[in-house]
Amino acid sequence: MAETTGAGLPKGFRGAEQGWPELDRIPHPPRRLPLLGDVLGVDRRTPLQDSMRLARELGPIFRRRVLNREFVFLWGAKPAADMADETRFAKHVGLGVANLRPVAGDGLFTAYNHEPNWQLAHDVLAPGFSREAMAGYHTMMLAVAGRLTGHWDRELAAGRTVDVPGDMTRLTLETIARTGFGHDFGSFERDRPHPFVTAMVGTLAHAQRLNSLPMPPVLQRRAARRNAADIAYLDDTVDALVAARRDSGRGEGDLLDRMLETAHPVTGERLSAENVRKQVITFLVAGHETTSGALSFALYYLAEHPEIAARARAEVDRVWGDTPEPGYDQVARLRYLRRVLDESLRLWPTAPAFAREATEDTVLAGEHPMRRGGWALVLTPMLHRDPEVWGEDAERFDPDRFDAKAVRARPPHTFKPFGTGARACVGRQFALHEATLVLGLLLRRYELIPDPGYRLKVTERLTLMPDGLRLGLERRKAPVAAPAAAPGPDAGSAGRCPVRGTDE
Ligand code: MNH
Repeated sequence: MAETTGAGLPKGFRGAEQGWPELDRIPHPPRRLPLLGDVLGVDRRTPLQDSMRLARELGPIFRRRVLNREFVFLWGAKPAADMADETRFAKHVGLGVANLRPVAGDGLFTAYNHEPNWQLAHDVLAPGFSREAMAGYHTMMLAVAGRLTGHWDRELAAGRTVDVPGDMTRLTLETIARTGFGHDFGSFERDRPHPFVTAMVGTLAHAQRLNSLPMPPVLQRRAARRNAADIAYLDDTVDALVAARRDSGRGEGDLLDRMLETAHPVTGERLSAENVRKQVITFLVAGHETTSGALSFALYYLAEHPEIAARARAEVDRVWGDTPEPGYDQVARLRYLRRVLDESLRLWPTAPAFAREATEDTVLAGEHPMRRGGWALVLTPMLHRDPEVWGEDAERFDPDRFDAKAVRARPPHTFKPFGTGARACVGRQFALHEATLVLGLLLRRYELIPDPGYRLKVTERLTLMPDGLRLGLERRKAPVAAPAAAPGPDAGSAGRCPVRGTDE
């Protein structure tokens, strides 16, 4: 495969030995095996949660070796904030991200910083996430949410619990497909996930496995064949979708129209057909998998904390009243619900790590010399639990950590669910708007009843998802009309847009 070196490493892979002259000062797990490295007690299915455990044992910066590769991980607020300095650091396309190159090529997410297609696609596509564009997606998001509540109403009527991650994935896939590409996967009309989702999950899980414990060659070959078939399926799906658009003419000014028609404002250049294919896959995957997880974790916490759900529900009633279809601006005004979402993303940021590399020889946080090209993985779930920033009770779910005063009191660059800098998430407002809207609609319509036997179990496929989460539902009696008096604790500050940065 052209994207990997002979040793199965991503192209351009630089080991920590080259990047960190004083690597010896960085702790590693105590029981390091010759040849294999730090593999004792690790599980191929849970590399992130294994790293979280090691982080707790080894501290704010540590390293791991798997076979011939050594990586530096960090999560302390100080080194992580230093790595946010865009004058000395940049996104590093390595490990999991580089393993996705066969799937997403030089699409926005997987492009190397130096590839001209990154800037081109960024400049052409970023306006697709402007406020005006977002307001245009709102009605489509509402329509897709209506399919979810229709499905949940039927499940409720049949006396069944609902499959939260499955249904959130249906919802977010339909939302990005509809708003981005005018496409309908019919997810809610299927009992099983759409084959596009199955293929996508396959490629994500494969990319994750390539980083962890080695597999016997027979299994490796089988996995590579499977992965090639998954990629071919994704390509075919996308090619059909693009061909249909070329035949039918313009859509409604969606992302696909931009990809096909918009020339760069300065250079006049356009995206090539091959690059469009990679962008469509990128947006279909990046645009739904992480949002689905974020919604699922938020629903988990809302069901576990009825007092928090009640407070959020009261806000929805107050801000939305009994309007059947809340408007675009009414979503941004759900300030407490946004905090619930932020707090869920704090504990389980669903894209749980990002990599940064030094763009010059430098010293990290005044302590660790790095050579240009040296890099580290920032472990976001641990950064979001650093007791020096979040307190000794960092494991506790508490949305009030995101009230405006608390946010202002925290140092910058301590909350990074969407990454950082020029290569941070372009779909952030999209995800936050969609998730807040849907949580508001669900809280307004249902009481969420947890299964008392459920213990949170997190599955990993580069992204995170609560495994096997099912919730019981009850229809709320009557929608509460907006009370005229007695504004709740958040009413005074309503109106200021909360869908803005909370940390930068
Ligand atoms: Mn998203 C980049 C997290 C929703 C499209 N996204 C990133 C990064 C993180 C991230 C972290 C940076 C990765 C890195 O530094 O290597 N994204 C999320 C989360 C959610 C999310 C937690 C939902 C919650 N992302 C979305 C949505 C879309 C999207 C929705 C599209 C509609 N994300 C992207 C793209 C990039 C990205 C595209 C790459 C941007 C770039 O490098 O220019």
